[in-house]
Amino acid sequence: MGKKAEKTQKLDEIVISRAIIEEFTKDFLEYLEVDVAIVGAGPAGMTAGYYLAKKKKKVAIFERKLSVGGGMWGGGIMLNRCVFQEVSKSILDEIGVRTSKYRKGYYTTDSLETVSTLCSTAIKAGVRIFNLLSVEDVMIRKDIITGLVLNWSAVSLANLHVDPITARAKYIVDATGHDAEIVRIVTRKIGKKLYTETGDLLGEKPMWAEIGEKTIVENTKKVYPNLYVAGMAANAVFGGPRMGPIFGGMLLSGQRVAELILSR
Ligand code: 48H
Repeated sequence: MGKKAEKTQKLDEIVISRAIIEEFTKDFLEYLEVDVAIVGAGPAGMTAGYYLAKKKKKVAIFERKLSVGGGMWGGGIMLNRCVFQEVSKSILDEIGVRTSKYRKGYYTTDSLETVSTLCSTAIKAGVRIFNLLSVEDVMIRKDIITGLVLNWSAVSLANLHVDPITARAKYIVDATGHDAEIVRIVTRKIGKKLYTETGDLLGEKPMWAEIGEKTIVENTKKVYPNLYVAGMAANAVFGGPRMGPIFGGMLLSGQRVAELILSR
């Protein structure tokens, strides 16, 4: 009976359309006020989201692109293998990404497996990822950042003059990668008031993998009231070197920012 019913099920296009609109809207409304809003679904942002959601925090990640994963899909020069150092392996084990030992202290993963597993694990832990949405500004109250200003990425791509909407968050994480876009918006609009030596972004330094991977975790911290930086954005803000196609620091930075926020 069940099988027969399945074979003969009639499909109504309007039901399909309503399902998409209603279910998405329900979620979107629910996530307009969250504990933590993360900008960027790269390795750092998704790892941060996973560790926060695991501790039952309400987390939304806003990602500009259609796909999540940021710079991780292409491994190094489009060869789809990622390299991880020993200290980051426990995170890969925890989220279920298979590793292959290359030599002592160095592991490789399939970049496609790494991105898809990280994304799936974060979502299953409770993170809600909204792709195709760009963060174009921040919301403030008396010098404190209280939320994000969002618009569909297609709006800016098509150069349309359409006003954005907002999402409120107790904490915000800039995980936008090399450009540290949210921190840049803050300095442009609020002035050079960051928790750096100059109050401004110190800028990313040239390649030095060992130091870059070390400083990225140290530089993962609060940069302005309620605003944290993680991943490449942390070295761009606090002046650490780039590290090339090794991704352990991104996961460790995501884990670190989650710990910092959870300790508040
Ligand atoms: C919504 C946005 C916005 C915005 C950007 O670049 P990512 O992968 O960032 P990380 O820090 O997780 O990882 C960095 C790593 O990929 C890398 O580039 C390395 C290790 N480089 C070393 C080197 O030497 O070059 O992801 C950031 C994500 C992307 O998906 C962007 O689309 C997204 O953030 N994003 N989303 N609103 N305003 N800006």
